[in-house]
Amino acid sequence: MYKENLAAEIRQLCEQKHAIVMAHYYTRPEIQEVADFIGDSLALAQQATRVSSDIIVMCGVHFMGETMKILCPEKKVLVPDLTAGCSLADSCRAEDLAAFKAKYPEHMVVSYVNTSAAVKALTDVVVTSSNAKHIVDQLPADAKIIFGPDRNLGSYINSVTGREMLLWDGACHVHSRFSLEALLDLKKRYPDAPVLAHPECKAAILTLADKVGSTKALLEFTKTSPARQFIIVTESGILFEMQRACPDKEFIPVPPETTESIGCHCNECEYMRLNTLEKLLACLRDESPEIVVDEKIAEKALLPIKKMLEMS
Ligand code: CIZ
Ligand code: SF4
Repeated sequence: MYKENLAAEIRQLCEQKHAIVMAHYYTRPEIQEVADFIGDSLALAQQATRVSSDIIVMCGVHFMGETMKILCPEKKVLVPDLTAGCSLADSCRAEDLAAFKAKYPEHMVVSYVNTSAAVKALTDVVVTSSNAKHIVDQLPADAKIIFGPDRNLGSYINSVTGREMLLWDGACHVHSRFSLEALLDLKKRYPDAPVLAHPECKAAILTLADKVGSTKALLEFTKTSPARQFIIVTESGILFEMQRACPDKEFIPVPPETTESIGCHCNECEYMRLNTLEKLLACLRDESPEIVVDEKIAEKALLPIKKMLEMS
């Protein structure tokens, strides 16, 4: 009842304030349930440009709020918890990327969306896991490219495009800790279940996957596949939407290498879990915390984001 009451208050405040709630697939089920839109970062960013509300609350992590603010500077973009960061975005600081670029002046920079606004401002084109291959395929064949910050996604894109992009050495702590042993064990126990993996996982995991793709692509796969069971290798928040879309199918999450510190067998991103109903309600009521992006950085960061939307 407590959760239902919070959700009802959230919906009421949204109506009063002409606000909408966006949630990423990796957030808690109760957040996805109360949201107006659920999606991956590309779909949410595209949606943000289409809605007429004055306020957007982005339940996800900080870079997603920034992307939204850069695309919709006239809107107030709120986040339930400003400390919801991203280990992958943190693995590439703007000053380090600037120094790296200076060493390779002929290279263009392709950045994964999981980056700060300051890193995007140093980027030629942004990509997400939904469109990375499609966009890299459109770049000139002789282009010299720096790809960052995810080395796993970068090496996967190199393998499917035949490119030799120079890779930044960053990674997501959630996707790089999936247990290979547990995956091999689950494959034996569920021999007919296709393995669905996110490209932020290590190459050893990806070589065992039947489908590699963004959360959206994996979700679509489960809807159209005739299989009844699926082994899922991405943040476990996506299981909620998979189960909601296909209630009669079974989704088996692969655990991380060690489950001691997190106490469960799902692989959860603790940053995404910082989004709670209580904080969402407080954030709507107080209209804070708000995402602020330096105007000069926002102006520069908008160009590679727009380029991504054009090339998607
Ligand atoms: O782009 C996104 O939303 C992320 C971080 C994951 C995915 O593949 O959807
Ligand atoms: Fe960042 Fe990894 Fe969490 Fe996604 S799952 S928000 S990439 S830390």
